[in-house]
Amino acid sequence: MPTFDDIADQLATQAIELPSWAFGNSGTRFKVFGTPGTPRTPQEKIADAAQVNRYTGLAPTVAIHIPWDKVDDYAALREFAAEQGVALGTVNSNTFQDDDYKFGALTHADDAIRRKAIAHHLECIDIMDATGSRDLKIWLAEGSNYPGQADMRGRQDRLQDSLQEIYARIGDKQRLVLEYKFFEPSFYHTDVPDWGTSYAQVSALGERAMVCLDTGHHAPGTNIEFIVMQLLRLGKLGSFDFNSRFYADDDLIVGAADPFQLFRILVEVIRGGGYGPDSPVAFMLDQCHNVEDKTAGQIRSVLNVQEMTARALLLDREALAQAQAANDVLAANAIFMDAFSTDVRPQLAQWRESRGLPADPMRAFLDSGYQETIAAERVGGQQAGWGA
Ligand code: LRH
Ligand code: MN
Ligand code: MN
Repeated sequence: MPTFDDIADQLATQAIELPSWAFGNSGTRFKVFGTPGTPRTPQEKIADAAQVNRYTGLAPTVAIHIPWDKVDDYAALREFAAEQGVALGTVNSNTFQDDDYKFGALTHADDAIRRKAIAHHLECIDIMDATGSRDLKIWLAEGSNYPGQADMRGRQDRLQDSLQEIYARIGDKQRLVLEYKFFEPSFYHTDVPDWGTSYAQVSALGERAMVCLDTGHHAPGTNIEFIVMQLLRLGKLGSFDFNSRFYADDDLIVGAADPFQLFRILVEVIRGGGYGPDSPVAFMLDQCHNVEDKTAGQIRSVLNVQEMTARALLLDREALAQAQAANDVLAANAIFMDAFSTDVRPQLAQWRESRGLPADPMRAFLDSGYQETIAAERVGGQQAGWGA
């Protein structure tokens, strides 16, 4: 098995993008609980995200969601982020909170509504030009609730047509990533329900169109690491939205529900060339913190990703390949489980200190008093939340 020293340099290249909306209030359809200190503006969300990077060294970029993070001057927002020590990352479009999109956006049968949805994406690309963002991420809340309600085939054709128009405006150094989700908000059919549909749609666009895999967007029991392997094999895995789930799209802290699944996914990411500075795969979080403190919650998530990445890097791939070639089932499984069962926490703490970071980033953040300060300072005003 490789030693921790063998993997130290690889760990140093890890970068995880935080979602601005993780810092705003969110909840379920039953109740959104307010949390003291919740940001009131995009700038305050970015300032909180910068704290995560400050204590972990793992989160140099922040994804924004339009119109949730709408500002007058995106170049100024970019500068503000840089002053905080982070950069703006992926721009997420939003066609799921407008009455016009009740029956679809990029798939809508009414051309005027479809054009409005396309125009929103072109505006997002203008924003990317100003923020210096590489990726436009598209998730579509489109589908139908009842058999017979919609012409699924026509919608698929219109989706391709809309994406062609958006892709034509994507710059040479920019990318379009299309996220899939098997259900919700529609309950019968969804227009981009699975990786295969996303793959079919983006493959018809071109090289700079890829698939985004949100770990919470599959039917229970789905072998997600198989999808990771396949998309990497096809050269079309563009990004992850990491979060964890017990039931549906729970958006819980990464690695909280099933740490072993996170390990298995990361093993395939590394195996397929999806890890490292030259890899095309963006590691993003997509989370909501309904009951826990948000900045601390994000720190827990990035540390969980780091810990599981270290364990996946420790996998003895040579020994595993030999055991697999010999069809030694038990030995292969034991080698796999040895890496998963390795407690890397003490070595990670030392490694952080050697790089000028706190050995225990969570404790350092909690001791810093930041949470208490924002709770005291940010009273009054409208708290930014999921949709504000
Ligand atoms: C949809 C989704 C998508 C959205 C985000 C807020 O469930 O995963 O990525 O942009 O949640
Ligand atoms: Mn997502
Ligand atoms: Mn989701």
